[in-house]
Amino acid sequence: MKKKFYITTPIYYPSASPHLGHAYCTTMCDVIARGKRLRGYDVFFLTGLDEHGEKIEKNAQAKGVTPQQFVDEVAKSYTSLWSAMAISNDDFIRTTQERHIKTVQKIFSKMLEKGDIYLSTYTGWYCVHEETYWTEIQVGPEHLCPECHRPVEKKDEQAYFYRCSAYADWLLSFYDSNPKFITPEGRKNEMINTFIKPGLLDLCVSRTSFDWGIPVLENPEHVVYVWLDALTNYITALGYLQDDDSKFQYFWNDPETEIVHVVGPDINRFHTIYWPMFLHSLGLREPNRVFVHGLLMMKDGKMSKSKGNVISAYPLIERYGVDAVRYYLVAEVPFGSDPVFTPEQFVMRVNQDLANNLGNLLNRTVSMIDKYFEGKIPEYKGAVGSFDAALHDLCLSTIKDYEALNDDLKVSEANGKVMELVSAANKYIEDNAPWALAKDESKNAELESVMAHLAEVLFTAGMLLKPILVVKADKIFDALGVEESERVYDNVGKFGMLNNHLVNKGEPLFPRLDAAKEAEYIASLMAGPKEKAAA
Ligand code: ME8
Repeated sequence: MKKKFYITTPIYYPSASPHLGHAYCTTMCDVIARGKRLRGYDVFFLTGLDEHGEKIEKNAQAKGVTPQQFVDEVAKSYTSLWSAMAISNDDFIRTTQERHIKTVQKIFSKMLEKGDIYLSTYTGWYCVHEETYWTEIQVGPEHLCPECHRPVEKKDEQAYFYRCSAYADWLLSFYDSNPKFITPEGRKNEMINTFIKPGLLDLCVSRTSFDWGIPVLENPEHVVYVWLDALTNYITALGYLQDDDSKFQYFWNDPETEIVHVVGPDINRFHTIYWPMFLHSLGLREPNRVFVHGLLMMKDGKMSKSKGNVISAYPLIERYGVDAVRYYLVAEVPFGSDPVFTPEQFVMRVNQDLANNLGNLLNRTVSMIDKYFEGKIPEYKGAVGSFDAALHDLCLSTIKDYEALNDDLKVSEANGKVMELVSAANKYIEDNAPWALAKDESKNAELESVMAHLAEVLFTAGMLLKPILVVKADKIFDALGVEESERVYDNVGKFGMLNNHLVNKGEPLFPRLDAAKEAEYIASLMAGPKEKAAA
């Protein structure tokens, strides 16, 4: 039986085109999904758009179009970016799709019938930007949203409420018995201390103040609160409560499926407090993990649509290729930390890891096999030279570490291990000095062994990097003369697999970038509107 794995990104608000921060989260999920597929898991990878809410309604009004026209337009910029970034999602859910709307209405009715949702009146401080009500204490004397620090307004409305108070104790015991549910650990403590311990208020789950939402069937003046609407996408996309619910049954309704939501810190609260409660209400299992990733920063703070300090992935992909951009995001932005995007760092990463380390290893290896063995990879005969066993063992331990780290969603660290193996192989060349071995007839067996080891390590590195380097991994295999049928994960660490393969010297894998020139180019992409106009 194949192991099952279901991974999701947040469904983004199509209030403006996506920036590198959205590309980051989606790429990390893609790398995880591709890695699991490569290793034989049955994977479902979901992303999509959260298209309802007051913010979208207001943006559409400002543009003089209907909300649907507005989101249709922005949706195109998301789907085309994901295809440019080689994102391998299995579905793309939009909350304005009929399948979603109908199911959300059924879910609402179910919760109402169960008594988890009830009708009452709400008075509170409302932040339009966050689409969230806050309490008097939370907004403080200056009446500012604690999340985005914009002014909030006092509002009164008849509304439906979700009985969170009934589930607080259950939630804490759920956290206790599932210690990895929220990671990193600090993010869990934040939820407990800031939101749960002070006392959970019932959550307002309907609105009457705007129209752009899913009508409550029982009371159509109300639309379903955007977060109840949005969170349920993770099950509506699988067919929950729909005629064909086979994917839902197969992926969600199996306790053996590993279910992972990847989210930014801004939406942790919704995924780790409300979402498990909603599922519990519906009598459904909870996800295994909510992984809270870090935010990509610019020098002047968080990269965000509303700040306008964004960089798009497109020009970077156009100039450096999709693999360089994917690699930068994985290598430079460890899951869970908040790195700053700088042009210098981007160029440095590509040059150091991809051109100098990986590209150079491939180029040197293929050139030497060409020169010393007329292009034929010598047979692997175990450890011959004194450095062979160490490289062989490092290759095998790298595979183990890589799998364990990836299974724990530590994608950047897993990549780091592969790059250490590549560095070790470059050092192995220096240690063995094959150019000296080639001058001495009696050292031929050692020279053969060096080449056989290098080729095998390159194949393994190529396979482990394949989820990130969706184009270039195959170039590595092409260069090593690896048949299509041999390009499978089962062949990693199988020394001897490449015996007598014929290498092909191709183009350099990643040409070295002119650091100063490219950093200047990228900086020009980041200039704000004013600076651009002046340029
Ligand atoms: O919150 N760096 O949508 P949203 C890294 N619709 N990731 C970033 C980022 C940055 N600078 N900026 C945004 C919503 N993100 C809701 C979600 S889910 C049921 C509903 C990523 O368009 C990050 O993952 O504001 C963050 O949580 C998400 O985009 C927010 O996207």
